[in-house]
Amino acid sequence: MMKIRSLDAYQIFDSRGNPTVECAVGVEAGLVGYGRVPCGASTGQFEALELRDNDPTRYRGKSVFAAINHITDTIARAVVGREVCDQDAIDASLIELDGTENKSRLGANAILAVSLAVADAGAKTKGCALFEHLGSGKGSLLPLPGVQIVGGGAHAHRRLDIQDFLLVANCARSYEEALEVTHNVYRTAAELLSQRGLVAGVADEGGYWPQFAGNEAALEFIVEAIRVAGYAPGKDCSISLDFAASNLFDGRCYRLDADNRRLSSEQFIDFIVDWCRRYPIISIEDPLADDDWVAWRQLGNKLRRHVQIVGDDLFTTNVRRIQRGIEDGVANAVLIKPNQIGTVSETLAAIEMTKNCGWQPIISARSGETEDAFIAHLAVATNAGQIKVGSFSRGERMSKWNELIRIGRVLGERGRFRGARVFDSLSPLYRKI
Ligand code: 2PG
Ligand code: MG
Repeated sequence: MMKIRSLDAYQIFDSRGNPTVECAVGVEAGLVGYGRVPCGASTGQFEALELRDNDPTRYRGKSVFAAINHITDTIARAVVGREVCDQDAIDASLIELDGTENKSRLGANAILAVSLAVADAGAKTKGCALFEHLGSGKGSLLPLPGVQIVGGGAHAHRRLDIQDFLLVANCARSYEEALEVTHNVYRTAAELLSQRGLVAGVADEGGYWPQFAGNEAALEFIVEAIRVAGYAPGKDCSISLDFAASNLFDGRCYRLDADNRRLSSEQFIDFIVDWCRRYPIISIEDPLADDDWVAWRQLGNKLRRHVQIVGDDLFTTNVRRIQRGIEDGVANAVLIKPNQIGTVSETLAAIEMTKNCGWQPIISARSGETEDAFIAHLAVATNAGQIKVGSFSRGERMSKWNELIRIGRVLGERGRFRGARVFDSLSPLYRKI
């Protein structure tokens, strides 16, 4: 049993260079646990609130000094002296201390920084790896990565409307092999783009940001990159898309500006089903806006037996919203982002609810990340089976991929990899016409 001695908090910077919160929890025996909070760009309207100072004279309004003061003042008073391994009880007090539905009083960024730091400190006091601590020793599954090849949407000044074009290495028999396949396709894609003079930099998560004629051209390009790299599309490698469709919806229509099209919900559903038939798409995330529940139900009825349908902005890692999604049968997978909900315990509860109904949890990074690798541990601790971290470049992304390699070494013989078997219950529409 070890008690929390001190709580420190200060500003650090995320991968976009924006301020964010880091918390350091000191325990007896000189051990320190750290929590670092990431930040989204395509944030869902139902996410817990990220407290920013909005003072135009400091970091153009983006500083987080108020959140930091909440940690060193109100939260420190409630947490110092507590048993560091009492994660659930500490998280419950943080929620109570805040007292609002969306953590808007203290800020979800303040609360999560503390919650993550407590988890890290708990692992250190036990002398075990973070994934062992979080999963009480039951975690042993290395996740299948979804890796961004092309970025668009809010992460790339909307040159393409669709936000993430990701690769899934179906053929991989181990986590390392999944990375090798990803590396081959990602680097092949770079070569093809530079041969054609199409490279225009990388998007926020490290995926290429090319000059394509429209959204479908990006899809065709990834299929080509898979082939040129020596893999069979739909068999060895599949595509996963994050439409981040709340950003496409204007309240009436879905706008695909790169294609010069405006589609009603029904038309957009047909458009997506058509893509799933013609391209090796295994997973679609936020294909519809986060309040377009009727359309979600229609899409669920058409596609949930054929592709993975992932709710991100729709669910915001919130058990109440996930529960509604389960009752309505709108999806079959949930994107899990700790900072959408604000504590480690609530994140674990969201994963548990997802798994209990036979849906797939996908642990996810944010577009604004730090070097922190908590989510790598979370994925293994909970045997989640899938993870999405952005692309295969940039330190804040590679820190997660590399941490999973280290976790694999710690697990040794105990480590497992299900890979694309997480999709076993689906019968893809691709080539079935
Ligand atoms: C998403 C994430 C990661 P953001 O929508 O899934 O790609 O983006 O962090 O900007 O919400
Ligand atoms: Mg998303």
